[in-house]
Amino acid sequence: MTRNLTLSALGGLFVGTAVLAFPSMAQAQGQLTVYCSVQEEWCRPMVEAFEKDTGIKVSMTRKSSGETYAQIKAEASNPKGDVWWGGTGDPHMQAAEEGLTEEYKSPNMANLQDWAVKQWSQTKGRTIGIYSGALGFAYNTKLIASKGIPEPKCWADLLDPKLKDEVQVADPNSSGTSYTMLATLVQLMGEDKAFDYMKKLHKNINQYTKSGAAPAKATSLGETTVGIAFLHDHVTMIVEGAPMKAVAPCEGTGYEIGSMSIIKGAKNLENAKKWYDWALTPKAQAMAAAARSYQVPSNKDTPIPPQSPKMADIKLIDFDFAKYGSSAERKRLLAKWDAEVKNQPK
Ligand code: S7P
Repeated sequence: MTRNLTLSALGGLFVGTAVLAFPSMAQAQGQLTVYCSVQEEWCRPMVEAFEKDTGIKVSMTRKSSGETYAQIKAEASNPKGDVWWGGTGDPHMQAAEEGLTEEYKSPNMANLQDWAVKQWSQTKGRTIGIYSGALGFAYNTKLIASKGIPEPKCWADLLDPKLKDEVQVADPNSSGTSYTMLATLVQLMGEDKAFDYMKKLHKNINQYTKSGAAPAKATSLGETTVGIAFLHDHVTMIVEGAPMKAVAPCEGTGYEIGSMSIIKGAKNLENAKKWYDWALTPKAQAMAAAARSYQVPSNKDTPIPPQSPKMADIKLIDFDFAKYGSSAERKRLLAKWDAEVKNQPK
């Protein structure tokens, strides 16, 4: 008895020591850390369904696209995340260029839309498109009427002095949505005119939020008259009954390719690949609509939700993802926005 006890105690000591010496052994048994950059309401059911399908225990953190990029960069010497799922493509592309993410070719790539695969080829296999959606704005129909403000239809209409302190958008440093707006305006108007426009718009901005979808929520609650965000984020509010009208700006607009990347040095690399493969399936992608997220999915077999804004009806620019997702251009434009727009008096 004493001998058995001693042996089992020693065995326990051995296992404990081994785990301490090789911490990844414990994690390799079925853990995964997901950095999620879509809305929390979609992140959570995805995690639950993946855990149910695979038995892998997921730890998930939700942050905006730019914030997640900054976290992955800060953790590069000791990565804590395994897979980055969702968020606009530009910071995923920047991370790819900076060697912060891993190359991977999923067996589930065959049935993806061309734009999703292009994202993958442009980054040499380091990020892939999982959904797409167009940028726009929405106004609160009750506030517009009660304040006697003409209904905006174009980007130019948002400069109306009647909209002073009535427009909300996120900060492009933290938000992929707002960086998409910055890059869209530069491509649509040319850089000088776009910065001129944003300086004028600044006078009408009541708040630069951290999260890109926050202005859609604020518009629905009547906390702002106009919110700039992806059209699908406005549709979520409208489906929930908000008195809002979503607008695809008359001059044309940009769009995102929401992306997914495996983090370089992932401690749970095999499980990260399992998530990646699973997230490309129609079954996993169909969970978006169930969570009231109405992007266009990247797998051709995933039904496009009837509520999704119709991309074919929107005047879309030919968005140069390679240029505006490059590290140098992103850094340059964000620094210029900080200096010339955000820090200006109103
Ligand atoms: O709500 C979904 C969504 O609009 O959020 C992502 C967005 O990048 C995250 O928000 P931030 O702007 O705060 O980064 C989009 O990719 C996605 O469509």
